[in-house]
Amino acid sequence: MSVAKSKRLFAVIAMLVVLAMTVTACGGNGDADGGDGDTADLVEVKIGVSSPFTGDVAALGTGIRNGAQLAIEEAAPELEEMGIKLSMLAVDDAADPKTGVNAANQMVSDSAVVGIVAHLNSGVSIPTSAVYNEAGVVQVSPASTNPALTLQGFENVFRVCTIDTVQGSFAAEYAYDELGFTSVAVIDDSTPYGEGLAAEFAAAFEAKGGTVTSKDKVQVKDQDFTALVTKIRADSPDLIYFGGMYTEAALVSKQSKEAGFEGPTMGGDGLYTQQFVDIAGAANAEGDFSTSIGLPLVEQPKGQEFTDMFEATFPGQTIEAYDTYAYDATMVVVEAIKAVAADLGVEEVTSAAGKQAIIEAVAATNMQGVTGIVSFDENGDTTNKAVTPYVVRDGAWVPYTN
Ligand code: ABU
Repeated sequence: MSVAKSKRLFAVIAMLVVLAMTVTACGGNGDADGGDGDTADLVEVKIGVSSPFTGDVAALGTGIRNGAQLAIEEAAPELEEMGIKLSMLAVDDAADPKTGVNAANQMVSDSAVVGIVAHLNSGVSIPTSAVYNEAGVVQVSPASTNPALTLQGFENVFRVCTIDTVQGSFAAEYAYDELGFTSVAVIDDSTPYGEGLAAEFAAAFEAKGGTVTSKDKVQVKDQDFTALVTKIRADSPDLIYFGGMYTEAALVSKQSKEAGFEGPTMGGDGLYTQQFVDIAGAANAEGDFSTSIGLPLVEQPKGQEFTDMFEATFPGQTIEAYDTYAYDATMVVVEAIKAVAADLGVEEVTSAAGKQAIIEAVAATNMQGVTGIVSFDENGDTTNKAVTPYVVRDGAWVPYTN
């Protein structure tokens, strides 16, 4: 081959190589935009999830994380098709207001976080809501039931669980009218949730004509209630009503029976977990009552679908009281992200304008959730006001029927 011919051949090969590289590069960009697995060009979007993953109420808190995780895993492929890489930023609040505020600041300092599903405890949700409000990020609580949370004038604060004025008055009327109790000793755990629920219960019970024989305060993490339940026993009320969470309530149940008190312990949604029975001991807890938000899981419109999904993802774990509410709360945020991405473009979802648009989209929610229709009133409270009474039978909570 002459020198001239080999130079021409080299030039042709070089052109073909450049052409091939150009085609490959174009193909690569197209695939990423089409969302077929190359995530390099996707917009990173996160949903912050915070509740107690450690400590005395971790059973309920980890359930919230589980529910949120299921929603995010289900929604992620569709969002990827839209050009969004969706993930969860989960931070433990330890059921503690200060830890919760730190968790809130950590989440909102990540500009990819466009919505928050949090917290379990009203005493954490209330102070952290100011952080989310300042950052212009939507908060949807799956479980915080104290009315004050949504009465602060914050347009970014919502919840999918009904409030304690609804639950407390329902419980008092149920205890008096259906269960036939006419006297009650009321205890609360000095938290916004426990105090508010117990006060609502006591007022509604007295309004029915019932007698409140005593009102006492305890503290979260107290363990010895012997003196208190001995004093209560001397008053012979029909019932002890405990405003607070399951660990302290279970110890009250246990120690009251050990002190010879024959009436049951009753409380709100903070008691509705198998942990209550396990800590009290099945024999002590037998016949105790609680109320919880919403319908029993088997009666929730998509309860079976959720159960199948949960068991496939978390084999051996128990579905707790707020798991379906956390799932729905997360889906509320997901739907808002989708709406804003469609309206403003995916690049705008994490901007301040995008986060504001997400707040507005959440306010306009009207969605069929696992728990029922999800929509919000002018305060950001759910319009679903269902509450269910439960009793411990044979060592497990079951819906109460006469
Ligand atoms: N609603 C029970 C969870 C505890 C709380 O609201 O503080």
